[in-house]
Amino acid sequence: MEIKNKKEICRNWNLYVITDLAMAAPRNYIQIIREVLMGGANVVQIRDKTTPFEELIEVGLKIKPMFEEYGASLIVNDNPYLAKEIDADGAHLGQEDMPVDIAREILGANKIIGLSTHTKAQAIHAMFLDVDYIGIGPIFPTSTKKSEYAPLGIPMLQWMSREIKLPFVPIGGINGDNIKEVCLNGGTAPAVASAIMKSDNLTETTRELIRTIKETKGRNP
Ligand code: TZP
Ligand code: MG
Repeated sequence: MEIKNKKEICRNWNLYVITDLAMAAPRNYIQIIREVLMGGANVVQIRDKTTPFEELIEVGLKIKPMFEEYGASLIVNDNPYLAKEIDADGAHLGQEDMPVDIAREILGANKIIGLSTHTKAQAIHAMFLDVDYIGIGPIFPTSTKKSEYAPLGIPMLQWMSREIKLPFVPIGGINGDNIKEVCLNGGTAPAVASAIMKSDNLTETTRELIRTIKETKGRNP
């Protein structure tokens, strides 16, 4: 199906859930995805740096129908070839991954491409690339991903809101204690890995975070 307005889809995201199989153990992908979609998340990124490609294709083909059922976006981290193979909605690239233009050639014009950014210069540069949204982080300290960048803090979100004309996803150390502050200061949809993946009840934690996001955004001017 052709995606008509990709940036509109990105702007409609509520909570950007990032998977981590180890944190969510013993749950498997089917269980993780079902639980967060039931909690109301409308975008999930499969982030998996250890499972072999062929196995990830099998996983992807199994979970794809759930995304269709819930009308949610499926984004694949790092690997546009995998995204293409499973007909995901898009791929997410880091600064060290393949160039955006190559990913665009692999995926075609109708798929979503996201790019991680960590500095003001990278975020500005992204506006000149063929990307549909960007990640910005780490906003807070996180142990999910080692980063050479110090936490950017809330002021970066305020700056992004003023200067960056792309949908953006704040990431890094976001949890139930700080998600309200994040939403009040900018971003399309906060991205969360550990706060959900380490929860005993993925559905309920997802639901609670989305409730806070909606309440907070509802109060924005
Ligand atoms: N990049 C910076 S932090 C992060 C990525 C992919 C993961 C976010 O994880 P958490 O557990 O929500 O801090
Ligand atoms: Mg990457």
